[in-house]
Amino acid sequence: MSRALIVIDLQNDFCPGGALEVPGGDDIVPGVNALMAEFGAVILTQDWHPAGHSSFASEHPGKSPFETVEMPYGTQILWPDHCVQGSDGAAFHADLDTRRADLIIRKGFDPGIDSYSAFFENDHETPTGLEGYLRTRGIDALVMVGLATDFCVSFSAVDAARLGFEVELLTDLCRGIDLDGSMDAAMGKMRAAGVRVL
Ligand code: VGL
Ligand code: ZN
Repeated sequence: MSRALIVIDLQNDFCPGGALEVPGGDDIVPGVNALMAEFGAVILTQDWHPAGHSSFASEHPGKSPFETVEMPYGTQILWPDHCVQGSDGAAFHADLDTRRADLIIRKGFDPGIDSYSAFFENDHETPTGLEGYLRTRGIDALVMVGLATDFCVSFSAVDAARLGFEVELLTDLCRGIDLDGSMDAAMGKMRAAGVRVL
């Protein structure tokens, strides 16, 4: 069995002081760096939105961040502008050891659709290509860490489990946003999908 470490969205905008800060987001950086040494494959994801992305509340007159809108692919939570392509906010945390990354997969670049998961956009259909990359490298087990537990990490973990990967989530190396019980809901969905939550 060949394993990969998947580090989700450890970017400035999700760390304290960022546009969509996750409490304690930066605390996990040293632990994530240390964990990289245990893996033959390390993959980073990077939330990467064009300016004016449809998930930004600023694009929806009368709407505020954390309200929702109906999109053709379902209900979308609206976010503060974040992770705009090429901005400092979209950069990885300065202390993250990006040298070890075999692949950096960017997501959320289509202006009309959000992409929480590392595998599919929020229509749950459009692939990012990560599945093919992992399979062609013979990787069948994934360990996931990163931000935010209840959005991009849980969507990625659930999709990976559904695709047949063996998935472990290291909660000590994840931090969440927790909007209206989203943390408990995410834990329930991950466990139901067969993700080992450690
Ligand atoms: C994320 C909301 C919007 C995440 C990304 O990384 O969890 N959450 N974009
Ligand atoms: Zn985003």
